[in-house]
Amino acid sequence: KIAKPEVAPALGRRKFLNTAAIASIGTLVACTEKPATPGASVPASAPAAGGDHSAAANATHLKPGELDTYYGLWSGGHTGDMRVLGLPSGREIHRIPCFVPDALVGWGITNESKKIMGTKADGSLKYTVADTHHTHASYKDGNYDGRYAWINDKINARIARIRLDYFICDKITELPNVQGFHGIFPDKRDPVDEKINYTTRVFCGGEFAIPMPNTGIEDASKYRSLFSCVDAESMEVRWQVMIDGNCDLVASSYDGKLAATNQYNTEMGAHYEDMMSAERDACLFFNIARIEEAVKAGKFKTIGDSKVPVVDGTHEANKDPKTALTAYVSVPKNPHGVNASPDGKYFICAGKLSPTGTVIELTKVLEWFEGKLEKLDASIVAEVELGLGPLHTAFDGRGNAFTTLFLDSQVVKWNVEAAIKFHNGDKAAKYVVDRLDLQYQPGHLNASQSETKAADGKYLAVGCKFSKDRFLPVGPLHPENEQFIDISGEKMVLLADHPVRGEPHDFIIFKRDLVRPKQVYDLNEFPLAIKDPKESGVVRNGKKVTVKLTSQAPAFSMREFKLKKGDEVTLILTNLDKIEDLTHGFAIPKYNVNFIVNPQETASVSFIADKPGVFWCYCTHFCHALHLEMRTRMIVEA
Ligand code: CUK
Ligand code: CUA
Ligand code: CA
Repeated sequence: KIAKPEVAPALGRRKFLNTAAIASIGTLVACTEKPATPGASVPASAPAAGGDHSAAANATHLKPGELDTYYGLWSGGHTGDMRVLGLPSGREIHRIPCFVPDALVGWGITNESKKIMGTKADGSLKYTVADTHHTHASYKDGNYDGRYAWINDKINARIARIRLDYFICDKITELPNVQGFHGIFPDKRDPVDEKINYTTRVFCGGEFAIPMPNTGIEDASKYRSLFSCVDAESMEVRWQVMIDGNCDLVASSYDGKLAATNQYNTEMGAHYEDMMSAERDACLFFNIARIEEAVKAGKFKTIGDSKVPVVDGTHEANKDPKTALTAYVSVPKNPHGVNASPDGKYFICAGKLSPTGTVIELTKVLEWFEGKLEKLDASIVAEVELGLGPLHTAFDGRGNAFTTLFLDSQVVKWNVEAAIKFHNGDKAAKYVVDRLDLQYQPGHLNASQSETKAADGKYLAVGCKFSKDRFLPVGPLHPENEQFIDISGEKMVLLADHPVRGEPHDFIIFKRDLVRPKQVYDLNEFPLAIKDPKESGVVRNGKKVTVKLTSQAPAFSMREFKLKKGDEVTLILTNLDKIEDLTHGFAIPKYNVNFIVNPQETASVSFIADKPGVFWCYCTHFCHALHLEMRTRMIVEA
C-alpha cells in the first residue's frame, strides 16, 4: 500500500511550501552550514533574506561573490549541449557545446570544432541536431577524478567526451549499427588488472533495434540492438554485444566486473503495445572480462562496413553460466533506470510501468557466472512497492535510496536493507522513510556524489518534466523545473525551483575540489598557433590563401589584409593575451563567420572570398575600453 502524500492537493502552493518547511525544521541546521569559500562566510544563524524564507531555502541563496560548493554537469537534451551548474545556488555557469553548433564560441564555424563534430565531403557539418540524455564522469578509486565527462546523442548515436581541465569537447565518436543510443556509464576499474583502478571504458546502450545490417532490406527477424564499449582514451569502439531485447539505462559495478542495462522491450516488439505485453522484462548483465576474452580469441563477427568486433550475447548462445557473456535477470514490466548503490553491493532497477524497485545483489550475479547459483533470479534480493511510475534512483551513502515517481509526482526515500528484510518476509520492516511532492512529473534525479563511493547525502536535484504553474508564463513552451532538495536529515526539504531550458535528462553533482579547471590555454596545444605577432601576414599559394592574425587587446596584429575574389581562404587567429578572462571575438560581416579565441587559444576558419568589397572584421567579445575600436579590414578585390 502506497502512503498518501502528506499534503492534500487542495492546499495552495505557497501554503504547501511553508508547511513543508515547518514540518522539516529539525533538519535545518545542516543546510545553513558555512560554504567552504575562502574569505566568504555565512553565520549558521544568518537571517533569511527578505525575512519570509525558511533558513533551508536560504542555503541556496549565495551572497554576491560567494562561490558554490558543488559542480553539476547537466545534459542539455535536444539543445545538444552540456551545461555546467553551480550548486547549491543552481546558477548556470557555462554551456559546453559538443554535438550541435553554438553561436557564442563559433562551435561548428571553426575548423577545429568542425573536425571534432564531423563533416561531409563538402566540408559542411554531418549533423546539426542532437538529443543528449546522460552525463557521467571518469572515476578513480570509486570517485570522480576530474579527467573527463561523457555525454550521449540519442538521435545520431554519438558519444562526446568533455575534457574537464578546459571544460571543452575534444572528441566525438559515432557508434556503428546503433540507433537510439541511450544509456551510458563509464567503468570504475578494470575487471582483471588490479592496477587499473580508474575508468578506461565507457559502456553505451542501443535502445532501438534495427536490421543488422540496416541496408533497406526489411526482415523483422534481423532487428537487433547492440551494447557497445568505447575506449575512454582513444574514444574508439572496442567491441559490441548483440543482444536479445533492447538497452535502456546503463550501470557499471565498482569492481569493474559487471555492467548492466535495463530492458523494457524483451518482447522485441515494434509497437508500444507489443513492447508492454510481457509481465516481466530484464536487467541484462555483461561479464566484461569474458567478453574481452572472447574478442581476443576471435569469437566475433562484424556487421556491414563496421570493423568493430561483435560478440553474441543472445539467450541462445549464453545458456551455460560458466561460459556465458551475458545474464538476463528478470525485472517487472518495462523498467527504466538502473543505478549502482554507493556501497558497491546492488543494482537497483526502477519499475516504470510496475510500481516497484528491484534490488539485485551483484555478488550473486557473479556466483551465477561461476555456476554457484542455480537460478539467476535468486540474485533479486528485494522487489518492493515504491509508488507509481518509478524512473531513477539516487543514494545518500547512508543506506537510503531516492526514487522518482513520475506518475505520483513524488520522490520516495527508502531504506535498501529494510526493503530486503521486508522482501524476506519481515512485514514489520518499514522501508519507506519519507515522501516529498514534486512539481511536477519527475524524471531523473541525482544526489551530491551519489554514484560514487563518496556519496555525501547532502543535496538532491530532481528534473521535473512539467513546470505548469511554477514560473511566469512565457507562452506555450514551458521551461522544465529543476527542484533542489536538502536530504541531510530524515525528512526531505524542498529548497528551490529552477527554470531550465528544455530538456535536461540526467546530471551529476560533485564536490568542486574534484576538478581543477585551467583558465588560460597552452599555446602548444594548437599546431597552428601564431606565437609571435611578427609571424602575421597573408601567405598566398595560387588561389589558396592563409591569413595569419594574432589578437592582443585592443588590436589585431594586422590593420587590414587584402584578398582577391575567389580566393580559398583559411584565416588563423591566435589570442596572445595571457590574462584570465580576456577573450576576443572575430566576426566577418556577410561571410557568416563569428568565433571567439580565449587566452592563448588558436582557432581557424575557411571560406571562399566570393563577395568583393571592404569588410570590417571586428571583435565581438567585450575585452577592453577600446573594444569597439578593435577591428581590421578584410579587403576583397574584385
Ligand atoms: S531517460 Cu530521460 S528521464 Cu533518457 Cu535517462 Cu529517464
Ligand atoms: Cu577584443 Cu573585444
Ligand atoms: Ca516490455
